This record gives sequence, structure tokens and C-alpha cells, in this order.
Amino acid sequence: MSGIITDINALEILDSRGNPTVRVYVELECGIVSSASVPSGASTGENEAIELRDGDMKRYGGKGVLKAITNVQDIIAPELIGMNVLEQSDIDFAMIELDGTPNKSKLGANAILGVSMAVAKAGAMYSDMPLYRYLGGSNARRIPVPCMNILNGGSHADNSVDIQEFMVVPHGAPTFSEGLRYATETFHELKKLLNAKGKATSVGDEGGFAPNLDSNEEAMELIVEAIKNAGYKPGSDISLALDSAASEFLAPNSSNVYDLKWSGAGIKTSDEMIVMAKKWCEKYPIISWEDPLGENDWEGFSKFTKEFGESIEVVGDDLFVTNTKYVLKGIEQKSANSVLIKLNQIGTVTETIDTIRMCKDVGWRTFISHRSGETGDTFIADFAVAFDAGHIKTGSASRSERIEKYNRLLEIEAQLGASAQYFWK
Ligand code: 2PG
Ligand code: MG
Repeated sequence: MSGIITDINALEILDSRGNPTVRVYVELECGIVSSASVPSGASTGENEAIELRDGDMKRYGGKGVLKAITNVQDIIAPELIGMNVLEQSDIDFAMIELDGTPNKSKLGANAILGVSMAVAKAGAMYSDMPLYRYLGGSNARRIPVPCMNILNGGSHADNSVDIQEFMVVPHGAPTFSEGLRYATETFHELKKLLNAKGKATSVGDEGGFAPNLDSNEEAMELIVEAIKNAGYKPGSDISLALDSAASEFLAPNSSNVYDLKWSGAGIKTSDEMIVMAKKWCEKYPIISWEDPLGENDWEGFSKFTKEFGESIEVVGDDLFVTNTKYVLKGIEQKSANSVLIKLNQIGTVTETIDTIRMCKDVGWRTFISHRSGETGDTFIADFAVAFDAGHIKTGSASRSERIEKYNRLLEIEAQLGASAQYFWK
């Protein structure tokens, strides 16, 4: 029986924030049916591919995705039906052409990505392989280090912390499953500490705690204490990764002045942010820092990388939006040494792979990421293994939409057995 696509359908479902998102079903002539669900960001980069929302204020406050669903059913499906599911890049480029805009604003990146991911899953099912093996080939066997976001701030929480994500990175663990255990035990210890200090233990969008704290530094002090209480050595067993998501606290009308508004720490220039970062890097075991500055502060990013690029991973998220055009600019300007990879920032599986390939060509790292609005879809777990990404962030040790991805990685590690690899570099 053939791998010809015979039907493509879509459904409006809800994400982890209760906002509508797109689920796509792809059916093959042989009877295989796959489905994929699209995530959604909150601290989005301005150059991301466009997530099409209905804007009909009578439904979900304007956030409905019925237009994207109709685009899948009426425009994309007729074009792709009859194509071979194994031709992933032909299929993705057919959709790019059909859309015809530079940012997928006509059909919607949510419509296009849903189809692209469901096609990849159907291809794997048709080939009778797990997704990581189908996409990555027979040597895909490195399980990414989980960067677990255990304390949330910024626009992912309603608290007094500016930095969006404080992650624990169990790079000293021997395996992924042990690393996940180290990080999860630290999460539980942090809860105990917060309780003891009378701080809130409710969680933010990505499942990390979201307490009101006196400063951003207090968050790191608490986490380091939690690491020790869990019986691990900060810096050798577990280090810290930060995502400042600094575009979220730019001063009004500025691209390089920052207002640490949630903590009330005041206004800082790009250079002052770097001075602050230096102090933090000396004091805390930080090994990775994402979006330390805003998405248009290219000069600041280059200075930041000059200062820290030899000692830590400097990750661009909003700066690069998983787009080769911006990654190329970053390579030329030495803006970072790592790229956060989010499929829905660019909108197809094929273009995401292009971005990863560009990073690898110049020795940059790749860091696969969920979005703050997620579903139970575990695509990124397989995707990270397929492309040897090395690092993944998919939230905390709470909220099933986060845990499902970690559980999928446990499953892959078990399948790989002794051949599974786990290392930070
Ligand atoms: C980020 C992401 C994911 P969002 O900034 O890296 O953690 O957040 O999906 O809201 O853009
Ligand atoms: Mg980010």
C-alpha cells in the first residue's frame, strides 16, 4: 500500500493556557492516520512567522483559529493530496509557495506547521520507524540535556521577577534519566524551601514556581540552595541556564535600554546589563544564557558574546527566530554561539532543519524548545534526538504538557539502550 496522502483535516483544539490552537490529521492511502498539534508563544519575537488568529471578539477573545483550520481544509489539503508523504521538503515548499508571503501570514504558520509536523509523523509511521529514527537516521542516539525551568518570571508569571526562566541543567548526570531525576529532585527541594520561607508555590505557564521575590538574584540563591539540599554540587552536577527574554522588558521606544520593571530594579543600558551579567556569572554557576538582551540589540549581543562567549553558551531566541536569515547575520556579527530552535517561529519542519544545519556548519549549538503555550504533542522530543540537538527546554517537573516531552525522552532512551548518548558539549 502506498504512502500517498489521501486526506488532510484540521481541528480547533485548546492549548495549555486555554487558548485555541490547530491540530492537523494526515491520512495515507494505506490507512495510516497521524496527528500533530501546534504550540503558541507569549514572549514572541517580532520576526516570527505569523500565527493566524481569527480576531473575532465573539469567540475566545479574538484568539480563535478557525481561519487557519479552513486554510488547511480548503487551500492546503487540495494541493497536497496525491503527494508522497516521504517527500517532506517538497510538501513543505509546496505550502511555502502556496502561502507566498515571507512570514506565512496568508495561510498562517499555525496551519502550515500543523500539516508539516503531521506529514513527518505519517512518514515515520509509514516507514515503520519511531519519529527520531525516521528524521535522524540510524545514528540518531544522543538524548538532549534537559534544561528544566523551575522558577518562572517575566511575562510567564504574575510575580516580581524580571528574568523569564531560571533553569537547572543536570549536565553532570551520567544519563538522561538520571539528569531528569537530578533536576526533578531539585524542583521538589525548591518547593520545600519556598514553603519554609512562606513564599507561594503556585506555578507559572511552564510549570516552574512563580513566587514574589525581592530580586532576580534571590531566585538564583534559592535554586543553588535547592540543588545542595537535593544532594548535588552546583556547577559540577547541576548548573543554571537563564532566559532573560529581555525584549519583554525593553524601556518604551528603545531597542537597547532596559527597564527591570517587575522587580523594580530600574533602568539599565545594554552595557549596564552586561556589567550585571558579569557579576551574576561570577557569583552563580550559569552555563547558558538566552536572550540576555533585546531582539534588536545586535550590537549589545555582540558585546555580550565577546565577554561571555568563551565561557558560557549565549543563546539567541527572539534575535534569530529560528530563521536562517537572522542566524546568518548573527554568525557574521558574532552575536551568539547557540540558537534556540522553535518549529513554529519559522513554520515548517524543513526550514527548521535548514536552521539547525546552518548552526552545525559553523560549530554553533542548537537548543530545542517548547513554547509557553503547549499541547500534549511530543514532537520536539523526537526532533531533538533526530538532529543531535544536545539541549532541550520543555518546562518544569509539573504540568502534563511539559512532562509528556520528558517522558517521551525517557522512552527513547530506553529504546536506544546502551547506544544512547548524554553529554552537554
Ligand atoms: C521562550 C519561550 C519558551 P514563549 O522565550 O524561550 O520558553 O517562551 O513560548 O512564550 O516565547
Ligand atoms: Mg526565550
